[in-house]
Amino acid sequence: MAAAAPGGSAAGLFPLLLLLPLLPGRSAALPGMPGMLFPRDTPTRERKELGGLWSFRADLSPGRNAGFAQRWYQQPLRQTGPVIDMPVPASFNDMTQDPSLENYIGWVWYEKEVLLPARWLQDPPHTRVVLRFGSAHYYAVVWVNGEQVVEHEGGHLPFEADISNVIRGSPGTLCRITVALNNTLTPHTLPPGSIQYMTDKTRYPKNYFVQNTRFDFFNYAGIHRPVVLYTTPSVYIDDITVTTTSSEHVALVQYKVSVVGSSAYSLSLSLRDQEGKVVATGDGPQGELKVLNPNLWWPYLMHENPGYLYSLEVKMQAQVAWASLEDVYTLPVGIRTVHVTSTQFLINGRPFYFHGVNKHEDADIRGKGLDWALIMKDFNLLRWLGANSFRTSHYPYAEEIMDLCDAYGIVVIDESPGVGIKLPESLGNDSLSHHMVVMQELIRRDKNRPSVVMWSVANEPASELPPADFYFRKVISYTKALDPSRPVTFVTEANYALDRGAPYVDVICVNSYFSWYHDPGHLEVIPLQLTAQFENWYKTYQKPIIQSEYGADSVPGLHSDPPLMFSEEYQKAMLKEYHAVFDKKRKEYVIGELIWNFADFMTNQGTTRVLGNKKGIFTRQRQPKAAAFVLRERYWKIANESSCLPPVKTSHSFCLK
Ligand code: GCB
Repeated sequence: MAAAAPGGSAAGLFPLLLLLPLLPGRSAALPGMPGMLFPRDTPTRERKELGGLWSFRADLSPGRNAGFAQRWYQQPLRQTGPVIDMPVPASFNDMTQDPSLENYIGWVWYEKEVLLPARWLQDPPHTRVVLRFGSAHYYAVVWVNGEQVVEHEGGHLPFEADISNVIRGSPGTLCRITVALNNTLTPHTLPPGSIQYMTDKTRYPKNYFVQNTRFDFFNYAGIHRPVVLYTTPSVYIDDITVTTTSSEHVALVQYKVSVVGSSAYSLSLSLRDQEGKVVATGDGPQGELKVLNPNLWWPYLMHENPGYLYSLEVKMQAQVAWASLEDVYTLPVGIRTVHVTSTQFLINGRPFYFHGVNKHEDADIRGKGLDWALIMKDFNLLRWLGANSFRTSHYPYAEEIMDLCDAYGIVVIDESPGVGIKLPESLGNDSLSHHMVVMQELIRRDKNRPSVVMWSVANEPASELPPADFYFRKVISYTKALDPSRPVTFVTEANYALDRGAPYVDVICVNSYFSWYHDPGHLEVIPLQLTAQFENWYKTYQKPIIQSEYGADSVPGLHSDPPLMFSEEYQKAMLKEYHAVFDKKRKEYVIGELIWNFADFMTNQGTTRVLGNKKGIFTRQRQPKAAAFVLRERYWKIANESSCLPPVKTSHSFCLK
């Protein structure tokens, strides 16, 4: 236990003992952020996956600063002390039998030695080599061959560094990548947290401290998503932004392309359908492609061919002193529109009802590390359930997951890591400016995704506190300015009459746990309390409402009739009480219901958590509890009622795309 904190810049001094309030390198420079296109193999680009075993060491020195003091990044990590093997991507916490690693706070060090293809180093043609992390939690400093190449704050979004000059300046083709990673949270990080020192010497050992958080999931840390090296030519397509509109027989795909490395280039674009036929072409950095009789992107269960994606191939040609260069990037594009009225959420002009789930990136052993088998199982379960949507509670999910939402037609409310914002000090300017950077990074990453229909800037902040007014006005208007094409919300648990952020959202997203945290055991209060909740919010704001969380813990295999709390029967009964009210109000202005939670997940230890939160309708190992069958029957029924398709069978859902 005990830790060190990020403080001072990586090249500078680190405090011997813990936290400085501010993290290093926090950038307020928003406009002009470079692009963050997902690295893909194209005729002009190559990628090399760096997943597998990395060398690892937790800095156990009293101040957690030995790694910086002794410059562990200047030589192979094994030469400065013992190392263990650590898988990437994965959280490090559950990987060993050592409880001090499970609860470790402070700097950990990762290292990977990679042999580069010799052709990447040839000069000319000047291949640009980029090192990219899908995410690393929470604060990362990265060196290549001992030279610092990037720092990044925030655990759920990608960051990268052009390392061409560093590797060309180093002898040979060996490239040593060193990462220092710190999971310390402060009142101004997203999510916020704080270190509490226990100074009563009669009760705690010397220098004892704990990290407090106000969110309900385990603060897993590590390199959570894939690390890749990829190449581009030295003049390259840096970013592409696409928005779409459509009328009955014509769609317009508006595009903007930015190129870096030269101002003398030409661009040509072609949009292909799924048969490979070119349906529209364009040129130049900005323009509009006209698609006749478009195949629209439809949500799962709303169309027999959901998730239709075109491919936008962008080709850049540039003339440089020694050669002509070409870069090609292909972006999946879905054509769809989103509109919000005072009572409805419209996708392609048709009312959309969110019948879905809230999830977590969470599993045994790997924690929050990306795992293809788990991802596939989850999408198969979602489709088995008849779920058409989820919220990325409570942070952005992996790009690999988002790709599948686009391809399968699963609609996403894309949430920032703004969870646990409970103290006034987390609603000040430091937090706000970081929150804006995070929104920009999130939108930069996900702006082209048809599955993303709404941004959520936060979950259950203290939105009744006075500073919440300014804070949410700013962060929401900033988000809308970055992306005028999507509605914006945050998820509230505040009283409708006291909430200071709700005036700024497009859709009211409200969480409630009647008969669980309030009036525990009293299922009979649900109809009255839930009806009042909806009516009060609607009367106050005349905006459509999503029940963004509701649920009850159940310990799988625990039975009780009449239903008692924590039994599978109670979880089922509670769902049914909620559903009866949803069914009345969805005829009016309730536009969705998202169960809390898709699966059981790990939390901090506490007297209300039994090896984690048990509100899953699936266990952590993805086996259904009784509640899953209740929800499955309901979701398929709603889908069949609202679809213009012939009724879909609830069995063999894997046959559906
Ligand atoms: C909530 C939170 C969620 C928790 C859930 C619970 O309101 O948004 O993060 O896990 O309640 O189970 O307490």
